[in-house]
Amino acid sequence: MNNKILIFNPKSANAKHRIPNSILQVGASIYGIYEFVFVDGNLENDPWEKIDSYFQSGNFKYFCSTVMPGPQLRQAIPFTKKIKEKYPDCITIWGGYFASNQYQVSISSGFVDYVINGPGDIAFPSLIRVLEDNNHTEISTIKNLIFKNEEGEIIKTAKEELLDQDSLPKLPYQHLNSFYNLENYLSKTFLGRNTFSYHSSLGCPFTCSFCAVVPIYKGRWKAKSAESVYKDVKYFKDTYRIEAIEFHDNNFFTSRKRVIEFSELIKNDGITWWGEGRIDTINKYSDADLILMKEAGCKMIFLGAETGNDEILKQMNKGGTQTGETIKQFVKRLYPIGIIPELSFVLGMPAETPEKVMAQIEWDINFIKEVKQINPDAEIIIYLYSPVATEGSELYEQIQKAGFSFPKNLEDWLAPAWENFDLRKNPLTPWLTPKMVDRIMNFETVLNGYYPTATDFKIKGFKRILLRGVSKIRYITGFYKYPYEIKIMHKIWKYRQPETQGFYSE
Ligand code: B12
Ligand code: SF4
Repeated sequence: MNNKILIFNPKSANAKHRIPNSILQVGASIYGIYEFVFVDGNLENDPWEKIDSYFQSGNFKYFCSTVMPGPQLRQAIPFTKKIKEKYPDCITIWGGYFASNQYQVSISSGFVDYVINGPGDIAFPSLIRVLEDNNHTEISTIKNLIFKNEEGEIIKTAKEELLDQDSLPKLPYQHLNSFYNLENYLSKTFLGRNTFSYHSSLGCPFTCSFCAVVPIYKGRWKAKSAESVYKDVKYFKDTYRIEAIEFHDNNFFTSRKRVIEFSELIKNDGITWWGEGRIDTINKYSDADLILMKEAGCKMIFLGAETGNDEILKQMNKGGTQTGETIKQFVKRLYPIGIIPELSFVLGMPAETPEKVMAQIEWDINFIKEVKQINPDAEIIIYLYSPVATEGSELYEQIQKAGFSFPKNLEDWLAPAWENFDLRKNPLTPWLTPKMVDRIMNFETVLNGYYPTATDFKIKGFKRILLRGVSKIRYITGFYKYPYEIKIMHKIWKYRQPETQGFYSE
């Protein structure tokens, strides 16, 4: 056999590796049809050596990689380039959020042959079949595909309807286990021991103009049923003794009915869980629903608060009914129930004048302080606004006018500045001055000093008291400049800011 498929997950974090659901689902679509291997950059000391040794065997024809922005590019770009140089007959296929959203630069690199645009459940096996049958004329009939035709034009085919998620093939966990012991992926997190990561729904019904999910899913959402999610959870509980779950869905709480059914099913299993949702959606749940969720193990909900400023919420096209008032109302409701709201804010949106940008930042800083007063348990995550090219949106027009543009060459994405951009720490946006960035970052340091995150369970006892004491005056007076004493304490105690590692890995 010389047509084997290698499916690669580039390194995405330094520790506490999650089960690589993206490549698992890609594998599921060809399981039992084509022969394939997994290579996980998170668990290999030298993934290139592994990949190369597979290709040296002469049995491999397809190099397929999932690619999200940020750290994964560090392996995805050079490895794909090298594989194409060393084995020019091999076919390279990319999928995932970076590949789909930055498809022009990916395909134009000359070393990415095909991009699967969004879900690959049908597109991927169809592409392999057409390539295996040498039936190239059929390529343009495959939905969710991007490629260069013979004339050198980039072709983006039609979007596939979202499939019934319960009818999708089961994830090939045991096939993955034959390469990497599944226990490696079940790490201890603040949620509990043996934390399992699960993706139970696809897309999101909203169309916020800053969000990378929108260009791919265009406001569509489809979920597995509560029963089938629970079945998978139960299998992991019985087989691997999981105590916690991170739901990686973009919007786990979209369907109240599903969440309540799931809560009823899991409530006696002693499993703690976390998921991402929208404030306006979950604020419509009754108190009884929220109490049931809490009893069923829901410990924390990640919520895109974005800003408390209603005008900016409109500009962001946040949709739904979220306002500054709903944010405050919701965190207040959660306080006595005990589910921790984890609010992510996006500061540094463009405005007509620098004064207005600064005023917006100050406004949000005060808003965040108000939220903490209402619910001191609320976790705050602050990002600098990094635009995603949702073409056609008003915001996209605005950021282009303000002088922003993405790299024109794929390898330019490897520059440290762009990596920081992906991590939403360095926006490269012309309207944000260093002074503004400093103000936001310094406030964040003081906030993390006065309210250390609950997800870093090392910071407790005297460390917590000391940190809070040192940060108090700054927090109260608004003097955030040069918070070196707090930074030093954070450094000594290896305080971890949740947002730098995606979610919480400790
Ligand atoms: C799990 C996860 C992680 C994990 C890594 C997982 C891994 N691969 O090892 C961790 C926590 C490390 C992580 C980190 C980051 N992440 Co992340 N992550 C996710 C998350 C929540 C789930 C991904 C997933 O498993 N999906 C489930 C699978 C089944 O879906 P999928 O990936 O879309 O795959 C389907 C298709 O896309 C396609 N496909 C995907 N890959 C491939 C490959 C091939 C070959 C083919 C054919 C098809 C294909 O087929 C699949 C099945 O249909 C997504 C959001 C989401 N809900 O998807 C964000 C997301 C991908 N992450 C994102 C980002 C930005 C990051 C960070 C870079 C920054 C940050 N602040 O979070 C960090 C990096 C931090 C660091 N220091 O390393 C963004 C990307 C945004 C964008 N602009 O494109 C997302 C979309 C979250 C968001 N809404 O902002 N992340
Ligand atoms: S609700 Fe969240 S996932 Fe959905 S479009 Fe808005 S930001 Fe993206």
